[in-house]
Amino acid sequence: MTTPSSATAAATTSDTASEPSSAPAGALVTVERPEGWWRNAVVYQIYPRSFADSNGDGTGDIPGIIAHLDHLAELGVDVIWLSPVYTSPMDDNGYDIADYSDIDPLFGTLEDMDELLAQAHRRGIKILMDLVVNHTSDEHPWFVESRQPGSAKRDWYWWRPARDGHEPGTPGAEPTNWVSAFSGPAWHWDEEAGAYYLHLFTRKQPDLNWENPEVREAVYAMMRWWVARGVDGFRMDVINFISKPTELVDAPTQDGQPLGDGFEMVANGHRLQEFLAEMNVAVGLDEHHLLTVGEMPGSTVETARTLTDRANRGLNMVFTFEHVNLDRGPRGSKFSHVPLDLVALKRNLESWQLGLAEVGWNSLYWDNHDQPRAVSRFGDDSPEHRSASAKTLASVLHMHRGTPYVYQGEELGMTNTQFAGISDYRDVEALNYHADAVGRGADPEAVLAGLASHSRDNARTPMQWDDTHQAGFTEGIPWLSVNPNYVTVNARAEVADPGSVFHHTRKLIALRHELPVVAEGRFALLLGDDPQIWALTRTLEGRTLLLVANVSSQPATVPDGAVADVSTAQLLLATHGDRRGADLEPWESRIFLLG
Ligand code: TEU
Repeated sequence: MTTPSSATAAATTSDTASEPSSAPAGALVTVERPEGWWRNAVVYQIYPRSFADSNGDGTGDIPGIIAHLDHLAELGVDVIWLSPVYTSPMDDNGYDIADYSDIDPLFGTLEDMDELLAQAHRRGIKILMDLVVNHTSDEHPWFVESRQPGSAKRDWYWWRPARDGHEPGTPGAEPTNWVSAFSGPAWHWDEEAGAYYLHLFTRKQPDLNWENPEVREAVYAMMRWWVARGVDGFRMDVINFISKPTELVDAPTQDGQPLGDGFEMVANGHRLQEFLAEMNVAVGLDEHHLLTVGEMPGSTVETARTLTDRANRGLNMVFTFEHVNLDRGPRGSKFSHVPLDLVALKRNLESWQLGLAEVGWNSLYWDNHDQPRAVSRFGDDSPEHRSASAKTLASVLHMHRGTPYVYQGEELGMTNTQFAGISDYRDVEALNYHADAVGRGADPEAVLAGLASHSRDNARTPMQWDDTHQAGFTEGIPWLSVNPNYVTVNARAEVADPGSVFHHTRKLIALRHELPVVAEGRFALLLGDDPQIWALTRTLEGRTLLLVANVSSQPATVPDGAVADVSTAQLLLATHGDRRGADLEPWESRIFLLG
């Protein structure tokens, strides 16, 4: 167990919160973290704003989470990843942090957070904090101070003069041509500071300068403070953007337009590995067996292998974006959808499985708060196939090697929503993109169609607890409208039905806990080029597990001899009962333990 005294041995700086004076509740409830504990764990992501509202203000909060912990205990998850709950102006729903050591009043108080830690720990559930340290809010005291001319913190952010020969604040005067992830230039002219600052996300999310050792130490001290409060690890937001080139240069262009956003210019920088190893030692990440997962757009199998190689003292695992970018249109146009190529998806996951087989570790996900709902995207959300396709997608994900992540509502088979118009959207990305694209003359209907399939608000509609007022999420008016299908798709109905997506997911999680082959077995893809069937084996110490899944809405037939004979195998879990023949119903999947 981590104790406050051991976790806080290193010094804090005056720029950060002081260590908790008395041991907080979360740290006091013992939770075992043996070496490598996360290798057979399943993580559940909570997006607090949309999970459960306890006070009727229409926004989810920490007491709401506490009230629903038994849902997670029943599902059997080991860990909660909590999207940001820190003090924030909420320009990007909390991914713009103004105080890393306090809780936003919208979500509750530090005492609520301590109570959540204690209550989760009592149920054997660990908690990961979201660590957003590539950037802060522009309302963070560090930035407020930094923008003062002559400030000692000037170098904590990326301040640059206008491009040579250009009038500051005019189009084209930005220091580089980088585009922000949320539309418009990645640089903002700050009149007060008399300089531009870099923001890869919104203009209220200025990028921190990790070249400055004071910045790094301030971040590490803040992390130690949370470890002392009892947290069990960190999900690190765009952590592969923290090491930026010292010379900032223009991105390549095509037809005069920069290719992509600023991401390519900063991803996987030359000091990334060094910074992560420094953080690991300074915070005691490995020493305290904390779970660390780095969100890394633009990461490859090779970068992931280096960063998750235990010998390098980096991270336990990373979130790749390769598989969730396969159905995106041409470069930079996230909202132009192309049909998913199932073979490409299978092959992509295979390359990560094989690439990290000996060294490193995978994370496994279909869904999170930034992605459309998996059942609508990779499955079939029609009433006929929703449930079976959600179950089969879960089976496929959970039978890969790595740590699976379940995003809130995924265990219910929650789907993309339907919004009538742009005024229904809340996400800054969607609103900026709409204004920008329509402003440039794009067809508004086409813009809305792109948002309908890929907007992040699809994942952020309130959790559907039951079929009562506002799906049982709030007694007030929800900040984002509830998906109208809550009447049939909700937790109460799912938990009551033994054949539901919920119980299927629960059984998958139990299998991982019970059978070492699920967590550790060697991976092999079968029928790699089959456009309908996803089949794989996992092998450990002579035991082989076989998954055969029809990942389509049409019947499929397993070719003769393509998989092992299952006539005497033990059927562990299936979507359509005990059927062993070659014919698969739409979205039918079966998991066997062979001989
Ligand atoms: O996301 C970073 C990221 O690259 C995305 O998934 C991002 O949402 C996408 O590129 C937009 O098209 C992380 C967080 O998960 C996201 O919610 C934040 O908005 C972002 O960082 C900034 O903190």
